Amino acid sequence: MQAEEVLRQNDMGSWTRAAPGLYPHQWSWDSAFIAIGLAHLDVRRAARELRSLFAHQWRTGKVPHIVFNPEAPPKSYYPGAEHWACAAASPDAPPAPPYTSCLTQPPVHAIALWRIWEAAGREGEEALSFMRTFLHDIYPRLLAWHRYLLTYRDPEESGLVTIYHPWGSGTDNSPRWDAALAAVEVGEELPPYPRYDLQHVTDPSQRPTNADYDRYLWLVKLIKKAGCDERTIYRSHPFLVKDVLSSAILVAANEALLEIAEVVGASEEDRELIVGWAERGRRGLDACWDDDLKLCLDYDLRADKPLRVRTVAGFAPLIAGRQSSERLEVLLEVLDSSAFAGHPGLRWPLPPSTSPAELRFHPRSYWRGPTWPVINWLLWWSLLRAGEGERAERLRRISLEQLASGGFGEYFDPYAGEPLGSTRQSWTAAVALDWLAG
Ligand code: 2M8
Repeated sequence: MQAEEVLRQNDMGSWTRAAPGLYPHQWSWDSAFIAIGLAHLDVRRAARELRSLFAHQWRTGKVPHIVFNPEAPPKSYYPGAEHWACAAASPDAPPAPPYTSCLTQPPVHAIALWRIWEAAGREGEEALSFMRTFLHDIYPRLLAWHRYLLTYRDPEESGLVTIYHPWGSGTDNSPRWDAALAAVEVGEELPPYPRYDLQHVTDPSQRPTNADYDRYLWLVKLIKKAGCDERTIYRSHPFLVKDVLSSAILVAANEALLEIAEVVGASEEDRELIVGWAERGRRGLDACWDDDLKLCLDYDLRADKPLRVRTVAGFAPLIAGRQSSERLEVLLEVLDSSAFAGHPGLRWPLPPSTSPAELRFHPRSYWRGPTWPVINWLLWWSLLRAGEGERAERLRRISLEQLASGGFGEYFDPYAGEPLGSTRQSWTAAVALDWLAG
């Protein structure tokens, strides 16, 4: 009931604010998770969440990481629409306003649409028939989105998605990006800028530092200077990284897209293409496997080396699915070990976003240690797909205990169990709804 209330409070009619104060706009992967939760309340509204996001798709197929809310209160989020308005000048940009960013986030959307289709199946023929038409309409956009990621974002055909900015990973200031970001030199003095985000947390150490923000804004500046042109960015940008979490989500999303292709009666050619994309993604992730850490590692294209740090992104093969039983066993061992969910100091046996065994682990700082309910959702859903029903159920039960105790926080201190970051975070409420539905 309370989860439903959070989504209602953040509902803007056809899309949902990621959070009431800190995040007053529509975020791409938040919307996908939100739709998964909404599917249990109203299948049509869930579908509308994604329709409104895809209405702002770029001509290249890109789904922007933020669609800015023209009615957001002034001085509520930085960098906001004004900062990204010039992206609208790109010949590939959708009509504006509303303005969009020109970054992306992990492609959870096809997974969400498939979950909505399943929810419609439980509801009955009328909902199914609505969803059949909806999937038919959105399918070409979805295909174009995946094609964009597999072409513009993977000219090497490695099966791995390249990001241009830590924001593109969704795990913004994870130590995954420390080395690649440290190599970025802020080329000129930045004009002073506000940190509105700090008004919404109880302690600034929960958010990225000013030095991080300088680099974030510098990267945005370079992307804008390149006219948001993908090829120019690829050639000249100082931060170019293969992101294993996004890549794994894309593999799973391609599996979902294949199911959707079946429902809409897509051509054999499309289906073969999608199967090929998923296989390419799995091969790419295999190549990123680190036998010492027993995790998958991101790859810094500029430095030409893997980014060696233990974070939840390392479980990418579990999320991609269809792993050999040996690989699955190893991954589950690491997940249960003291490097993750088996750490003796944890309030709940849930994997911290960064391993407490890492020097750069911080229990209260954003993606550097806290547990994130949406990541636990991804792991839970992956365990189910891997046939690990009992483990999945344990993860679901413990996650619900965490939320019952702390509410719908953005993230949680893994030791103290305290909710941190934003309160009434939409995607946290959404995954709770999905878990409660069993
Ligand atoms: C966080 O990211 C935004 C930038 O995109 C921010 O910190 O301002 C991340 O947790 C991201 O994954 C999430 O989508 C967004 C909204 O919840 O907040």
